[in-house]
Amino acid sequence: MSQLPEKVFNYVEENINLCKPDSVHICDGSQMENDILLYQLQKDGILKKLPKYKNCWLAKTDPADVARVERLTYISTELKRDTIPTPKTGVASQLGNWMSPADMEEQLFMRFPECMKGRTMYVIPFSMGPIGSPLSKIGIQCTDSPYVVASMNIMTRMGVKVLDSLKDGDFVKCLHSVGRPLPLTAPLHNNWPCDPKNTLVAHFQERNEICSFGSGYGGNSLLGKKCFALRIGSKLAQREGWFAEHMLILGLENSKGEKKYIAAAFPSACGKTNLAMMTPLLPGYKVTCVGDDIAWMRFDENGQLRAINPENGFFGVAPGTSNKTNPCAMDTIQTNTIFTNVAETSDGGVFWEGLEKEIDDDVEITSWLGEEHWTKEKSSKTAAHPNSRFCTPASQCPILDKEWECPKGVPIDAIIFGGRRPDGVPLVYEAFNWQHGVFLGASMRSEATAAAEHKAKSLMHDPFAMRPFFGYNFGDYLKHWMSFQDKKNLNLPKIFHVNWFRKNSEGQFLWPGFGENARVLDWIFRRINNEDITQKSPIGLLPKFDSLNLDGLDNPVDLEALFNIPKEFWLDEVKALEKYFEEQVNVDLPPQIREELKKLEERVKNSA
Ligand code: OXD
Ligand code: MN
Repeated sequence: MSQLPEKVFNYVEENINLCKPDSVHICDGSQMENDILLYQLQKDGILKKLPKYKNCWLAKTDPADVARVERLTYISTELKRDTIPTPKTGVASQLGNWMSPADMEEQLFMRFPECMKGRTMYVIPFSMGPIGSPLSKIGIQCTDSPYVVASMNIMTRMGVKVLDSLKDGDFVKCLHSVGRPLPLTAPLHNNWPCDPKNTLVAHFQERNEICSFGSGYGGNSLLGKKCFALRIGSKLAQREGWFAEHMLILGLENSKGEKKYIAAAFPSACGKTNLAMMTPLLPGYKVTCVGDDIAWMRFDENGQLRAINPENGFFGVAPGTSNKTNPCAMDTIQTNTIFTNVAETSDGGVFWEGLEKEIDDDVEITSWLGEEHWTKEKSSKTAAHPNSRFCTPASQCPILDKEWECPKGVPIDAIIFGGRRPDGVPLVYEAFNWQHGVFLGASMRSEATAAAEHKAKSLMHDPFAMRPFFGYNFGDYLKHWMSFQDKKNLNLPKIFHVNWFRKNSEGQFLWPGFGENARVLDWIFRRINNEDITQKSPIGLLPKFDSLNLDGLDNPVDLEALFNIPKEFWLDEVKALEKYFEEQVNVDLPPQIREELKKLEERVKNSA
């Protein structure tokens, strides 16, 4: 303790006085520390070893603690308007939850005092981004969950080396408790301590502080991820003139060895991890992975946008991941991985929906809820929870980009926005310019996901895929994006919108997706090189029909159906966007967005 930098010491001491843990452990980040922790977690019945793989573990949570809790996640600022736009009278905001710092303090005071009694408080110094990179930031997380420590050890760079680089600098304060002091007053489910009735995730933007109580799961408890890298991060980015975004970063190399980097924002569960690790089915192309979830991006002194992945691992959704959809992720997770809420197999492995063809016939499945001899036919429930996860080191990814830890970041040449849109939205189109591109980001909609507590399949507005992650007023966020248009000497990347999920009238996907998405990336690559392969449409620049490389596709695709722009659909889309912007962003909507919406409406109205 006494060797901690003074500010860290003071923060830890404050938390000890508040939470009253029995003991304190300062994490050094060593292999031995991790081994002991995993052993302890096994002894406590929280992790189970999976003998089929090397150093892989299974956790099953309390079934009441399985996803991010958006409705219990708050941003605290003195002025409400600094957190969320004032919605139209009578409308509830969908753009975040606000509580005043005074009210939030009161809420925290009802939860944190003595909450770690009988437990150990772990102090995790961690770096978001490569240690020492000018784009990186440091956090100190105090937590009473050893599962969180083991997961943070995968997802971030952590330990003494971080403290060395911190010296007396500033850090983001992160306090986390599962909220179950010992002795317990009620039994646990699956040995998983949590307090769902009192869960609360709070962000104090004015003092870079996060306090999370009651949940041990994912984005609620691995505070480096959504809380720091996006909610606190986006506010830091606004103050300091950069971007903290819910984006993957990939490298794309063509057959001539030419390389571009692309950042892409998709709402949760649109296949971000699959795209970030794609095996291109277009000969000659190679994809390399820099990150699968979050990008921190900043223009350098030459006006080039550069990005780092602030994370050190992948916390990916397991269901749907297979050797067909994402062989690289499957390779990555064979060792040193913590699985949560997946099903287990009688040969000591894991199972989830999507792996049906990849397990031996004689293998028995036990579902995440403990149902033995689970079969799809017999059971009314899925084998794995739809939001079950793998938590795995990025360094094990077979196509990890060699520059992925480059301190100055990789140069970004294009930004992609996308969503899960069954109707009306073409496979790919390009924004006319930066302002129109920002409008495309603002207009993103997608079918809902299991990553949070929403009903699947309903179409939700999810601007920039950041709806659950904005750290400040979305109107101000749009102004921030727009402001780069007026800055001199910036090489603004081109902006695109993609939709892999358009369906025909029989409900079948019109595009094969996965590795074939390389054909869309190839078109984008050529557009970065300014090839003359676009045609104007009311919604943006579409590919000239013969410009999308379809050579060697297994089945023909219906280009007309993939790219048509149904007038009625788009007039409805304009109306839906207008309603959304007016109701949700109201007076905070930058005039440029209103202008782009008007222009879109005019173009659609005047189209054939
Ligand atoms: C995630 C999410 O967990 O976006 O990455 O919900
Ligand atoms: Mn995400």
